[in-house]
Amino acid sequence: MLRLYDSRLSGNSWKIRILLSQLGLAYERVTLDLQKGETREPAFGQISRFSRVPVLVLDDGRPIVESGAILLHLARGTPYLPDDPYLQAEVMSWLFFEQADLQKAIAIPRVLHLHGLAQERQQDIERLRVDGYAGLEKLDQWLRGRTWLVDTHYTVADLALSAYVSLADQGGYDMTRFAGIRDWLVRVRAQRGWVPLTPEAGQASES
Ligand SMILES: N[C@@H](CCC(=O)N[C@@H](CS)C(=O)NCC(=O)O)C(=O)O
Repeated sequence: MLRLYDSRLSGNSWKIRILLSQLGLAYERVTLDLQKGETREPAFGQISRFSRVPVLVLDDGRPIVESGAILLHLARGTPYLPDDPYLQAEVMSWLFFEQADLQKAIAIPRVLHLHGLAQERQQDIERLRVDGYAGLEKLDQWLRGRTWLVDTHYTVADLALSAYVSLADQGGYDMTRFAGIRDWLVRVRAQRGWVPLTPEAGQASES
Protein backbone atom coordinates (compact mmCIF):
# COMPACT_ATOMS: atom_id res chain seq x y z
CA MET A 1 0.00 0.00 0.00
CA LEU A 2 1.12 3.58 -0.61
CA ARG A 3 2.48 5.33 2.49
CA LEU A 4 2.37 9.12 2.91
CA TYR A 5 4.59 10.89 5.42
CA ASP A 6 3.03 14.25 6.19
CA SER A 7 2.41 16.71 9.01
CA ARG A 8 -0.86 18.06 10.27
CA LEU A 9 -0.59 21.64 9.04
CA SER A 10 1.76 21.23 6.06
CA GLY A 11 0.21 22.72 2.92
CA ASN A 12 2.60 20.73 0.73
CA SER A 13 1.39 17.49 2.34
CA TRP A 14 -2.22 18.62 2.06
CA LYS A 15 -1.83 18.77 -1.74
CA ILE A 16 -1.01 15.06 -1.78
CA ARG A 17 -3.93 14.09 0.47
CA ILE A 18 -6.29 15.97 -1.85
CA LEU A 19 -5.04 14.15 -4.94
CA LEU A 20 -5.01 10.73 -3.25
CA SER A 21 -8.62 11.36 -2.24
CA GLN A 22 -9.58 12.55 -5.73
CA LEU A 23 -8.01 9.46 -7.27
CA GLY A 24 -9.66 7.18 -4.70
CA LEU A 25 -6.31 5.66 -3.71
CA ALA A 26 -5.92 3.97 -0.34
CA TYR A 27 -2.82 4.85 1.65
CA GLU A 28 -1.26 4.61 5.07
CA ARG A 29 -0.74 8.02 6.66
CA VAL A 30 2.25 8.67 8.92
CA THR A 31 1.94 12.13 10.48
CA LEU A 32 5.15 13.63 11.85
CA ASP A 33 5.36 16.38 14.47
CA LEU A 34 7.52 19.14 12.95
CA GLN A 35 7.78 21.06 16.22
CA LYS A 36 9.31 18.00 17.87
CA GLY A 37 11.86 17.86 15.05
CA GLU A 38 10.68 14.47 13.80
CA THR A 39 11.69 15.29 10.20
CA ARG A 40 15.29 15.61 11.42
CA GLU A 41 15.42 12.08 12.89
CA PRO A 42 18.13 10.03 11.11
CA ALA A 43 15.61 7.28 10.31
CA PHE A 44 13.41 9.77 8.45
CA GLY A 45 16.50 11.09 6.63
CA GLN A 46 16.83 7.61 5.10
CA ILE A 47 13.36 8.06 3.59
CA SER A 48 13.49 11.76 2.68
CA ARG A 49 16.83 12.99 1.36
CA PHE A 50 15.76 16.56 2.18
CA SER A 51 14.38 15.66 5.65
CA ARG A 52 11.03 17.21 4.81
CA VAL A 53 7.45 16.14 4.29
CA PRO A 54 5.66 15.17 2.15
CA VAL A 55 7.15 11.86 1.10
CA LEU A 56 5.18 9.23 -0.77
CA VAL A 57 6.53 5.70 -0.47
CA LEU A 58 5.42 3.50 -3.35
CA ASP A 59 4.21 -0.09 -3.05
CA ASP A 60 7.70 -1.33 -3.91
CA GLY A 61 9.30 0.79 -1.14
CA ARG A 62 10.78 3.56 -3.31
CA PRO A 63 10.19 7.07 -1.91
CA ILE A 64 9.26 10.18 -3.91
CA VAL A 65 10.09 13.55 -2.34
CA GLU A 66 8.89 17.04 -3.33
CA SER A 67 5.16 17.68 -3.53
CA GLY A 68 5.28 18.64 -7.23
CA ALA A 69 7.05 15.39 -8.17
CA ILE A 70 4.56 13.35 -6.15
CA LEU A 71 1.59 15.10 -7.78
CA LEU A 72 2.97 14.55 -11.28
CA HIS A 73 3.70 10.89 -10.56
CA LEU A 74 0.22 10.22 -9.20
CA ALA A 75 -1.58 12.26 -11.86
CA ARG A 76 0.07 10.66 -14.91
CA GLY A 77 -2.57 8.92 -17.03
CA THR A 78 -5.47 10.50 -15.13
CA PRO A 79 -7.69 13.49 -15.98
CA TYR A 80 -5.64 15.57 -13.51
CA LEU A 81 -2.67 15.80 -15.94
CA PRO A 82 -3.22 16.40 -19.67
CA ASP A 83 -1.59 13.95 -22.10
CA ASP A 84 -0.62 16.73 -24.53
CA PRO A 85 3.10 17.56 -24.00
CA TYR A 86 2.54 21.31 -24.33
CA LEU A 87 -0.26 21.30 -21.77
CA GLN A 88 1.85 19.12 -19.47
CA ALA A 89 4.58 21.75 -19.69
CA GLU A 90 2.00 24.40 -18.82
CA VAL A 91 1.00 22.43 -15.72
CA MET A 92 4.66 22.10 -14.72
CA SER A 93 5.28 25.80 -15.25
CA TRP A 94 2.59 26.55 -12.65
CA LEU A 95 4.08 24.01 -10.24
CA PHE A 96 7.52 25.64 -10.58
CA PHE A 97 6.03 29.12 -10.23
CA GLU A 98 4.26 28.09 -7.02
CA GLN A 99 7.47 26.79 -5.48
CA ALA A 100 9.62 29.70 -6.60
CA ASP A 101 7.30 32.68 -6.21
CA LEU A 102 4.60 31.77 -3.73
CA GLN A 103 5.18 28.83 -1.46
CA LYS A 104 7.79 30.23 0.98
CA ALA A 105 6.37 33.74 0.77
CA ILE A 106 3.07 32.39 2.07
CA ALA A 107 4.21 29.46 4.23
CA ILE A 108 6.77 31.28 6.37
CA PRO A 109 4.50 34.20 7.47
CA ARG A 110 1.76 31.63 8.12
CA VAL A 111 3.97 29.46 10.34
CA LEU A 112 5.24 32.52 12.23
CA HIS A 113 1.66 33.67 12.83
CA LEU A 114 0.53 30.21 13.91
CA HIS A 115 3.45 29.96 16.36
CA GLY A 116 2.95 33.43 17.82
CA LEU A 117 6.24 34.76 16.40
CA ALA A 118 4.78 37.28 13.97
CA GLN A 119 5.62 40.37 16.01
CA GLU A 120 9.28 39.59 16.55
CA ARG A 121 9.75 38.55 12.90
CA GLN A 122 7.68 41.39 11.42
CA GLN A 123 10.50 42.64 9.16
CA ASP A 124 11.05 39.19 7.64
CA ILE A 125 7.32 38.82 7.13
CA GLU A 126 7.04 42.17 5.37
CA ARG A 127 9.92 41.30 3.05
CA LEU A 128 8.33 37.98 2.14
CA ARG A 129 4.95 39.61 1.59
CA VAL A 130 6.41 41.88 -1.11
CA ASP A 131 7.29 38.76 -3.13
CA GLY A 132 4.08 37.01 -2.16
CA TYR A 133 1.83 39.85 -3.25
CA ALA A 134 3.70 40.10 -6.58
CA GLY A 135 3.08 36.39 -7.20
CA LEU A 136 -0.55 36.58 -6.12
CA GLU A 137 -1.09 39.55 -8.43
CA LYS A 138 0.19 37.51 -11.41
CA LEU A 139 -2.00 34.56 -10.48
CA ASP A 140 -5.05 36.77 -10.06
CA GLN A 141 -4.50 38.45 -13.42
CA TRP A 142 -4.25 35.09 -15.16
CA LEU A 143 -7.43 33.82 -13.52
CA ARG A 144 -9.59 36.78 -14.42
CA GLY A 145 -11.67 35.52 -17.33
CA ARG A 146 -10.39 31.95 -17.02
CA THR A 147 -11.94 29.00 -15.19
CA TRP A 148 -8.78 26.93 -14.67
CA LEU A 149 -5.05 27.58 -14.82
CA VAL A 150 -4.37 25.29 -17.79
CA ASP A 151 -6.72 24.72 -20.69
CA THR A 152 -10.34 23.98 -19.82
CA HIS A 153 -10.04 21.50 -16.96
CA TYR A 154 -9.08 21.30 -13.32
CA THR A 155 -5.56 19.83 -13.12
CA VAL A 156 -2.85 19.33 -10.51
CA ALA A 157 -1.80 22.90 -11.35
CA ASP A 158 -5.04 24.19 -9.79
CA LEU A 159 -4.67 21.77 -6.90
CA ALA A 160 -1.06 22.71 -6.17
CA LEU A 161 -1.50 26.47 -6.46
CA SER A 162 -4.70 26.58 -4.44
CA ALA A 163 -3.26 24.92 -1.32
CA TYR A 164 -1.02 27.70 0.01
CA VAL A 165 -2.97 30.46 -1.71
CA SER A 166 -6.05 29.43 0.29
CA LEU A 167 -3.98 29.64 3.50
CA ALA A 168 -2.40 33.03 2.75
CA ASP A 169 -4.75 34.95 5.04
CA GLN A 170 -3.38 32.91 7.96
CA GLY A 171 -0.06 34.66 7.27
CA GLY A 172 -1.65 38.09 7.29
CA TYR A 173 -2.23 38.52 3.55
CA ASP A 174 -5.19 40.66 2.57
CA MET A 175 -6.88 38.46 -0.03
CA THR A 176 -9.95 40.64 -0.51
CA ARG A 177 -8.33 42.43 -3.45
CA PHE A 178 -7.98 39.21 -5.50
CA ALA A 179 -11.42 38.53 -6.98
CA GLY A 180 -10.08 36.14 -9.64
CA ILE A 181 -8.38 34.00 -6.99
CA ARG A 182 -11.42 34.10 -4.70
CA ASP A 183 -13.82 32.74 -7.34
CA TRP A 184 -11.31 30.12 -8.51
CA LEU A 185 -10.82 28.83 -4.94
CA VAL A 186 -14.57 28.27 -4.72
CA ARG A 187 -14.41 26.18 -7.91
CA VAL A 188 -11.39 24.21 -6.66
CA ARG A 189 -13.06 23.37 -3.34
CA ALA A 190 -16.14 22.12 -5.21
CA GLN A 191 -14.12 19.48 -7.08
CA ARG A 192 -15.09 15.89 -6.35
CA GLY A 193 -12.87 14.33 -3.70
CA TRP A 194 -11.42 17.63 -2.45
CA VAL A 195 -10.62 17.41 1.28
CA PRO A 196 -9.92 20.18 3.82
CA LEU A 197 -6.51 20.62 5.44
CA THR A 198 -7.78 19.35 8.79
CA PRO A 199 -11.11 17.79 9.77
CA GLU A 200 -11.83 20.90 11.89
CA ALA A 201 -11.31 23.13 8.85
CA GLY A 202 -13.96 21.12 7.05
CA GLN A 203 -16.53 22.11 9.66
CA ALA A 204 -15.77 25.82 9.81
CA SER A 205 -14.85 28.05 6.89
CA GLU A 206 -11.18 27.53 6.22
CA SER A 207 -10.21 30.43 4.02
N1 LIG B 1 9.56 21.95 -1.86
C1 LIG B 1 9.09 21.01 -0.87
C2 LIG B 1 8.88 21.75 0.43
C3 LIG B 1 8.58 20.79 1.56
C4 LIG B 1 8.54 21.50 2.89
O1 LIG B 1 8.89 22.68 3.02
N2 LIG B 1 8.11 20.77 3.90
C5 LIG B 1 7.99 21.32 5.22
C6 LIG B 1 6.54 21.23 5.68
S1 LIG B 1 5.45 22.06 4.57
C7 LIG B 1 8.85 20.51 6.16
O2 LIG B 1 8.91 19.30 6.11
N3 LIG B 1 9.56 21.19 7.08
C8 LIG B 1 10.29 20.54 8.09
C9 LIG B 1 11.65 21.05 8.19
O3 LIG B 1 12.07 21.81 7.30
O4 LIG B 1 12.31 20.67 9.17
C10 LIG B 1 7.79 20.34 -1.36
O5 LIG B 1 7.06 20.97 -2.12
O6 LIG B 1 7.54 19.19 -0.98
